[in-house]
Amino acid sequence: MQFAELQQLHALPFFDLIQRSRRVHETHWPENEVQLCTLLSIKTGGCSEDCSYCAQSARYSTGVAAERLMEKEEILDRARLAREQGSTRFCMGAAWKGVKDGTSRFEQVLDIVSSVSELGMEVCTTLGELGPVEAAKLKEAGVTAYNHNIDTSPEHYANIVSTHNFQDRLNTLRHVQDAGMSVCSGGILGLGEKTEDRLRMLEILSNFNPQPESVPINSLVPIPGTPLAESQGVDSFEVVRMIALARIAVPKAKVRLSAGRKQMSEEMQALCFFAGANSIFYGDKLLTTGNPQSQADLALMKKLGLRPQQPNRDLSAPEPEACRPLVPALA
Ligand code: SAM
Ligand code: DTB
Ligand code: SF4
Repeated sequence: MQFAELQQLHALPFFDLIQRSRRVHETHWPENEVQLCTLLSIKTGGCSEDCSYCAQSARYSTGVAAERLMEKEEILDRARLAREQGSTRFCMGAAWKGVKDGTSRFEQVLDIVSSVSELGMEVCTTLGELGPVEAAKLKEAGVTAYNHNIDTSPEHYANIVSTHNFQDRLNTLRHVQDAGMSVCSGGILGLGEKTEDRLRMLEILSNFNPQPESVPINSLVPIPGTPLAESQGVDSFEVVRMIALARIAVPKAKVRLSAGRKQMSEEMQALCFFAGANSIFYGDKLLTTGNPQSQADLALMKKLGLRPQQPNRDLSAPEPEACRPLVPALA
């Protein structure tokens, strides 16, 4: 989808927009289901990067201590618990710039992934930058999807991060695609961006070939000690609009209502589900910040007549269309 179309949709009256996105949602996702994903920070804090929203950057005093990589057995316990509680995707995050083949920590990660993948859930990892070799080895170890967010527009990216650039993000995503993993990529609302930056981000996500399998939409959780600590929250209706636009622009994706849900009312979350969200992080913690209690989420879903989504038995990534670039080229 092109920027101008997104602009036209964004300019529609609110109800017209969510009516349109609802129609797209019903076509592709008629089952009234929500995917439940559990997130675990397997390596917390002490990150070399300077992402100005992040609690885990070593550059800011956020009170998050740098920890070692978690032991495999502890991760497996958490993964089993997640499965018992109804989660169908287990996502492991690490506060690293990236991973490198030949290092002992990458070997450890591959070992962890292959054990977790035997539990029968979709396995997602988010470990920072990857080259082609690392991507192929993660796929081989059992990773289903790789999360690497573009986070905002290419134009705004340098205002948020200086230690890597937008093209680096696209390169990693290209390696993920080439290795045959599903792409999970989205962004954050509330980084001081303009509406145009949000639409540009959606334009880029929708022009991946194939389109991302999942699109997380995070609302900034302001972290004391980071440059964005005092950032103004995004208006609730703008968040719903972004969910609606993501649904229209990337119709077959799981649109994940991600960080920031703890600060949202039930009514607002219901509007997001109506507009096209069909996936959430489930469990009382994200990486370093809180998330609604599982019981509260299940109760909300029950009130809305939404069921947890069944596990996706087909773990293969979607096929690209011929004759189109795999990753959007930056102008
Ligand atoms: N280091 C890896 C990376 O940067 O891709 C993986 C972990 S990183 C914490 C994953 C994503 O979490 C970021 O791309 C961002 O979208 C989201 N995130 C991090 N801190 C956040 C915050 N304070 N509020 C909302 N989303 C946040
Ligand atoms: C994503 O888009 N959001 C998740 C996951 N991918 C890794 C992370 C949210 C982090 C929120 C801030 C924190 O808990 O530190
Ligand atoms: Fe590091 Fe990822 Fe946080 Fe950036 S977002 S500081 S790369 S953990």
